[in-house]
Amino acid sequence: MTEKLTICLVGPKAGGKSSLLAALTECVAQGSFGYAPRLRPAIQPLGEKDFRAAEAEMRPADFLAHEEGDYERLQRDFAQGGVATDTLDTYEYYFRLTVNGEAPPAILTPGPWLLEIVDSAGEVAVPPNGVEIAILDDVKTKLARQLLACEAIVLVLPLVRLEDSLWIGALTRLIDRLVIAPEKKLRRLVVVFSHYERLFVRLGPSAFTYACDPAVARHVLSRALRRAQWLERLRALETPNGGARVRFTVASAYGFTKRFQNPNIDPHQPGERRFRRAGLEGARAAGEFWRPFLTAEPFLYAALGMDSAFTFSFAQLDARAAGNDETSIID
Ligand SMILES: Nc1nc2c(ncn2[C@@H]2O[C@H](COP(=O)(O)OP(=O)(O)O)[C@@H](O)[C@H]2O)c(=O)[nH]1
Ligand SMILES: [Mg+2]
Repeated sequence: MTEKLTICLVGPKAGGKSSLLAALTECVAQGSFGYAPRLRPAIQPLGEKDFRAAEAEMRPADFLAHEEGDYERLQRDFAQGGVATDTLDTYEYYFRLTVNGEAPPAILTPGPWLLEIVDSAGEVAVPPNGVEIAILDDVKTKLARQLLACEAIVLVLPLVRLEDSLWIGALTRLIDRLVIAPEKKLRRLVVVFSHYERLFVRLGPSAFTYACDPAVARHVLSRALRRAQWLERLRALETPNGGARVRFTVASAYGFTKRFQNPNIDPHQPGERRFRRAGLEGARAAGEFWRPFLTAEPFLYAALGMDSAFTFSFAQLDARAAGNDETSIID
């Protein structure tokens, strides 16, 4: 049976929301995630009309007459050097998700799932403190409505410099408002730390090996969250009244190249170049430049409520914090 759900992407500006979304289909296609390969998920962008129709089946004609959709445009912008971070509106993208392999019994319906993913401007939901940004009231109202009506929220936070960021206050207020909102439909919230590959840029050939270890991700998350005051507020979402499940994960829209076992780029360093296959010139398909890493996780958890090796609950992170944590690989 077809199930429809809405996922809202929120987080500070330049946290990596749009890039995470742009890398989603590529990550699923590459199997670059922590779910069992035998799950065989597939995700395809849809037009809004197909999403609105009850059963979105790919019509045969669509294979031949294909117009570039909004999502393809987002992917192209991302592959060609970056998506717009200065946006003052929210944008909706539509997808059809199927699970073609062995789904665990925890998934009750066989799908497909029709997803509406709302990419919000960081300034709207999580603005920096003390900065006046002229956002139209109807944009705020629209996002507020979307947040209250959505089944899942993906909160994207940059892994670097979490403490000194200006948006913690706004984030805390947003969480508090969500917790007390009585009319919300929220079932799942995923906190994803983006820019994950940047932690590994100095690790050379071992980088990808470390990044593929879920224990490393769990350790990184425990550390990143150690001083996060808003974390305690987030726990209230899991209480019977709050009624939503919370997960934590990491992701990199840029990813790692499998072959060279190196993070492919750090665009924040001067002189860095994107990974490019030797002998190819000009702009190419996204897949040739990037290997998105774990960008499927936040969306698949949000849609299916299914854990991967890289999604962690409060209980898992608490256990880690309580244990002896001194022999870590990365600091
Ligand atoms: N190193 C690195 N940079 C990223 C990654 N994802 C996004 N970025 C960069 O971070 C900046 C903000 O990304 P964007 O997706 O526009 O953030 P948004 O404002 O939250 O939508 C851009 O310059 C991106 O190129 C990533 O996984 N790794
Ligand atoms: Mg954006």
